[in-house]
Amino acid sequence: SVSERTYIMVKPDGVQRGLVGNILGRFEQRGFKLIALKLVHATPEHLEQHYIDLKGKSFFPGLIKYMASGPVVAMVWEGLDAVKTGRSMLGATNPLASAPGTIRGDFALAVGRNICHGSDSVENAEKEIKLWFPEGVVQYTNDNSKWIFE
Ligand code: YYY
Ligand code: MG
Repeated sequence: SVSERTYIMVKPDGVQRGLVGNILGRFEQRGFKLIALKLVHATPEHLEQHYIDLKGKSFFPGLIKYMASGPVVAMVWEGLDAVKTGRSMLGATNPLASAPGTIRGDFALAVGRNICHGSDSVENAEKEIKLWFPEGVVQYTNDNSKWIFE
C-alpha cells in the first residue's frame, strides 16, 4: 500500500564512510516519505533485540560487535510497497551478489560490512519501528505525494 512503512538503517561502516547522504538521498529521490530519523550509538542489548531471529548463528557475536562499534542512522520511510522496494534498493545480503545500482552493489564487498539494513517483511518492519522509535514517528503532510502516486 501507499502508506506501507519500512525500517532502514545505515550501519556503522556506512556512517564512518560518509555514505549517509547518498543512502537517504536514494530513498528521497525514489519518492518515499521520511517519517523518522536519528543517529544512535546502540547498545549490544538493543542490537540483540533487533537481530533476535539470528541468535544462535555463528556470525551473531561478530554482527552485534560490529553494529555496536559506532553510531547508526535509524530511519523510517513510507510509500508504495516500501518493504519490498527498500530491500531491492539495498541489494542482496552478500554484496558480492548485489547488483550494481543497489546500495550494497555500489558500495560494499563483504557480507559482514554491508553498510545498510532494511526490514524483510511488513510484520518485522512494525517490530523494528517500535524497537528503534518507541517515541513514535513524525506525522506531517507531504504535498508531493500527488505527483508520485496516481
Ligand atoms: O536482512 P539482511 O541484512 O539482508 O540479512 P540477514 O540474513 O537478516 O542477516 C543480517 C546481517 O547479518 C547481514 O546484513 C549481514 C550479517 N550476516 C553475516 O555477517 N554473515 C552471514 N553469513 C549472514 C549475515
Ligand atoms: Mg534481515
